[in-house]
Amino acid sequence: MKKIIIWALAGFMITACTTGNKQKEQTKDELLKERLASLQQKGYMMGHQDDPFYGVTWKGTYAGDSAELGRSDVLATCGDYPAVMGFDLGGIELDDAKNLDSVPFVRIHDELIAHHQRGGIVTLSWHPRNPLTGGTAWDVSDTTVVKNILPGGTQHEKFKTWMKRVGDFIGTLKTDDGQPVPIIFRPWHENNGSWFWWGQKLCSDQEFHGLWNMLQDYMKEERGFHNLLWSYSPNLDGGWNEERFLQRYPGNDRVTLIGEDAYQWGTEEDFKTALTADLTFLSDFATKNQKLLAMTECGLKNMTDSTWWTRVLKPIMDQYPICYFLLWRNYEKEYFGPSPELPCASDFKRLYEADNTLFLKDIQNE
Ligand code: BMA
Repeated sequence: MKKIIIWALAGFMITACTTGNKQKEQTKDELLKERLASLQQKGYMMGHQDDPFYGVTWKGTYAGDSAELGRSDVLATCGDYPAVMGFDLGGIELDDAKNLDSVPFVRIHDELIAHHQRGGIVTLSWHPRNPLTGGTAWDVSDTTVVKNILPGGTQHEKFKTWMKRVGDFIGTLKTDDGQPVPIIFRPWHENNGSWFWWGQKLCSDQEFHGLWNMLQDYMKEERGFHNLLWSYSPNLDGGWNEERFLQRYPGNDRVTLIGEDAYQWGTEEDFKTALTADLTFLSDFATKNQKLLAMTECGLKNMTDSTWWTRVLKPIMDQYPICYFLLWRNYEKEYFGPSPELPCASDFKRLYEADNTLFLKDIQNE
């Protein structure tokens, strides 16, 4: 009798486990999380915003000119693509054909999928216009925007349409065989500054949480997207402590990656001090809470110091478990990445040659 009970119990457990496994088939965001964690053991990836659209000395022609397809300043400088490419959705909320930086959404769609299919990793940010004033994301003239788009607010219905348009676009990001592309999604970034309508002085902690949750719940629950890995990316701060950080942190159940946007706008010393302080706090917080860590945007505008990458940025990044750093876009008037004809090109090659920096070829088959 005892034996029968033991066998029955074992059978039950095996069935329970297999059914459990079936139900728990890993989602695209979980697989991406594992991939990022495993790549982080090898080093950190190089990323670039808008990499294949235009460069410091060239403008993308989007009229089907195949010579422009896959063109990249990073590729031209070091012989490989960035491991991570970033794209922005600003403008999709109004059904615009081009984003806020004049890149057609059809092109974003194609290049994002192309980068995923060549083995790279992709990330999306969103600089939506101001839904209350009609201004840009940087219009901070009114401090009731967030309040007004939350449920019960005057702009709530309008904002629901905006979220739907973002969702519709994300829904088209699939490979040829119909698989959704895994994407690091990074909304409401730099929220500890007050230059976007969702910034620190523009809404209360509670309103910010409402904003984050509204978008996330819409994408996850209403649209059923499980290919978005959610990144919470405040700006370089220099003064984080747990109490302050937690005020706007969406919560461990809502965030997979903690990022920081960190540019050197002032002196090198100030930048180094603030970044070191922030990464010390954030890496500790991320480790304790089992989160990934990244520098989701960074750079020195127009590379006014041609050795900045290996002399200033790299020694700091080397000390922390970041999975990637993403240099902002190479727009002719404002660039943050390399280009072969710039003095910083040789420094970028040194960065490329370092053992712990990962470009596309380093991650393609991993
Ligand atoms: C900012 C600047 C702007 C751009 C925006 C969104 O940092 O580069 O020129 O429109 O990002 O890409």
